[in-house]
Amino acid sequence: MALLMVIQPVLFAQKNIMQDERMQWWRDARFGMFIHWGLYSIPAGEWKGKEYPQIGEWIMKNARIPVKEYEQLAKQFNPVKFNAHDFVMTAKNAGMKYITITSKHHDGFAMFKSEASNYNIVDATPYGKDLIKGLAEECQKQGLKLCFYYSQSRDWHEPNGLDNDWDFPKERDFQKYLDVKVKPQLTELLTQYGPIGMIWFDTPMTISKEQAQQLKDLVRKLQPATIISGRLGGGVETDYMSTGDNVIPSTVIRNDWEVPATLNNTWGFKKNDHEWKSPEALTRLLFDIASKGGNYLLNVGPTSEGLIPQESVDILAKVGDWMKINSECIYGTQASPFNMEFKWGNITQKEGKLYLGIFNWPASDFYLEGLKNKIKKVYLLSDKQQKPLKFKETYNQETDHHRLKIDLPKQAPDKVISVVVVEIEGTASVEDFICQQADQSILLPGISGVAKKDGQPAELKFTARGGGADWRDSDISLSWKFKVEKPGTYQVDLVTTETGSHGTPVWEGGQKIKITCKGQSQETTVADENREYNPRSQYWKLIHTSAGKIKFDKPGEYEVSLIPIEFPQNKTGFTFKEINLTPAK
Ligand code: JFZ
Repeated sequence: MALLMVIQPVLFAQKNIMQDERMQWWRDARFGMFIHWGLYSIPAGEWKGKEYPQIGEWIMKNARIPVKEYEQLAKQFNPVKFNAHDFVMTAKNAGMKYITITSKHHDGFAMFKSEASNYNIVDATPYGKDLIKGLAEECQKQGLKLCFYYSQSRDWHEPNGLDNDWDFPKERDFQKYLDVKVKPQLTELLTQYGPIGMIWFDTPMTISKEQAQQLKDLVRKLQPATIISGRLGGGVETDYMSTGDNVIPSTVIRNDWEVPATLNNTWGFKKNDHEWKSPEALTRLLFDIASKGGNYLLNVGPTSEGLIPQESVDILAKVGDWMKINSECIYGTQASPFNMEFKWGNITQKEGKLYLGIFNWPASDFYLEGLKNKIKKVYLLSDKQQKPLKFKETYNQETDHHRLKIDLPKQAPDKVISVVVVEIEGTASVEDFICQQADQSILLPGISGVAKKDGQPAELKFTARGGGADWRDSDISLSWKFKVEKPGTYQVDLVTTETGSHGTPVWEGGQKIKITCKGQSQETTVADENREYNPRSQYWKLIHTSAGKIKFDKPGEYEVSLIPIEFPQNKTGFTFKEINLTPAK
């Protein structure tokens, strides 16, 4: 026991050092390219003249295409226009530091030379070359990390793989599939292409803990430095957490996590999907995700000819233009010292420096609320001369509140995100209470509220798609303590979110709730007064309901509570996101 007491900390420390070493390049990178490419780029969203609205790489399942038919696509797959240099250059030019390509997706086709299955690009296609080899060499040359997406459970080509219920009977010998295809192919991927940065597993379905551990052990044995992404499954610990597709958390998460995201509404190429996100929106999402401590894995879906769609190249190049000036506020940064988002933007940090990413340039003075550190210097990141900007620090003893006023130039230096560098003394330290902003607004995020049931702490998950609560128990209430500087009457804006699947978002109103504060109480029925696009979760809009007014008669601390009265339907639940308090007009 005594010996264990001594050894354990050492082992733990060793494990941590190993983990930090393994993760360092990935943590510093913050931005990577996802590539979904395979036979599905030939039908490109259509099968036998019928267009399928879902994500393109699922055409075999959505059109329930028999293996015998789908396999024929391999005979047509000949991406002669593929040029590894251009692929890697497109990523590098955007500021991306790693590339994760689908070595095998759910359709079971291997985009690399495999002895384990002749259903691969070298043995089954007229192209006949191992294009992953070319990509590996080019990544080495241009200094990007190469990573592999591998669908470990879902394999619609294999009788013992999962999820093809249109060709194969229910009974599966899944372990046999793991032993004869998955493990041999992971071995090929981790022995044929040099150092591999990461294996991106996906949709684990019913893989067991033992089976998932077998795959983790195999990767650790073959390349100990290779990172294992979040969707291995079986409850086995991996090296970081993957969020749902295109889902950006609404607060800081102080662990390793990554958002896989699309440039339009599909991963695999679809010839009729032109709903491209704007470079501005993508650049803001990159900064927003970094400010919350996450990595951004942004996807391209090459065509069957072997080209990345020009729209994707152009959009990524514009993101790259911003990165060429501002990448210091992305690479090697940590999450904001504040847990919550700001209306004006967000913050990333390095030791002694805060990077304020301002999306909405203020018409007049700019204020940063709640930063306790002494300020050394303030300047624009885009200004190579680092000309000091005037600033004024104030401390309100009565409310114990720190405020930093920065005199910003009238014109925003950048129309996408203008970054202001604030050099501070010491490590960033911020007030841990909600305080009124200079524009007198007060934001009460659901995720920062205190949930109670019968006076006892209760748990409220904010896991609904769109970032709202999964609030079904009307006996749970939510409260916030915060400081008011400017007494007066304030309008209560209650925000809920759509939820449900990407394609068919749903929203349920009609909840009867009351807002209370110091003897004041306002009853409201949640209604859809107006909907707002939420760049942080593209599929699910925000719904606003005006929930009455609250009067704060003097400066000081207040507590507001949101108390359900009745939840009528309860199919999707009360998808509460936040309350905005703004001076009543
Ligand atoms: C999966 C794949 O099915 C899809 O084809 C693509 O590769 C994507 C990156 O990952 O789709 C998912 C997986 C998990 C979630 C959503 C879509 N999820 O957890 O929300």
